[in-house]
Amino acid sequence: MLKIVLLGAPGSGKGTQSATLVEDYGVPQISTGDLLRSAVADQTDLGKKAKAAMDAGELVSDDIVVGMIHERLNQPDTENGFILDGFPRSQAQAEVLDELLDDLGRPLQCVIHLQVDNEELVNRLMARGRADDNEDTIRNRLSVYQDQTEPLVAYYEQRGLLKPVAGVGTVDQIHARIKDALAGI
Ligand code: B4P
Repeated sequence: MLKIVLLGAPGSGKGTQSATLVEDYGVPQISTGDLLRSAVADQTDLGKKAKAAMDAGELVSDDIVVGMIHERLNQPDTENGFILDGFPRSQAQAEVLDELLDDLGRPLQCVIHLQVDNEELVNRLMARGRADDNEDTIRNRLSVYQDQTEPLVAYYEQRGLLKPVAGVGTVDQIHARIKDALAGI
């Protein structure tokens, strides 16, 4: 059983580390970024609504993202847990998540906060080169992160759920640090 959130700035390695944790713990990774990109690629109504916000580096509206998460967490493969990657990203999303998990009787065990400085984040994202990885969008995503998502560090710290992990080094080194942090929960 593993019920965790990976919290961190764009490019901090949430997606990269989730993929390795899925193998260790056998629980699904739930990435709102992946779910949104797949809706955009399939040109669904939801994808069409999300695309402009993603291209601009803004957050997609809470009602779209919350609806997706609600549906995903009600699927049976999450019964033994989940790794939430990129959700929640705002105070409103964090509060909805608390209620949702309360209703399901599956409260969070911990929140891993991947810490990476801005210069490294920009370098990584420029090198990745995804559609939303151009310089203007990256700058906006970092500022949106600071304004809307970073307050969740205090939110989860107050609840005694926060585990800070240095997100710089090789992927394997960071993976080992996360496993150490999870060993204590
Ligand atoms: P996401 O898909 O969540 O993307 P991300 O935050 O940019 O990336 P992540 O932290 O997962 O980095 P990764 O491992 O890939 O979001 C995209 C957009 O979707 C958002 O801007 C927003 O518009 C929307 N969205 C998503 N969730 C939302 C929500 N809840 N509410 C509203 N909107 C939402 O790593 C990045 C790069 O670094 C990769 O190239 C990787 O190879 C490299 N890397 C990883 N670890 C490394 C290491 N240790 N050393 C060097 N490079 C490393």
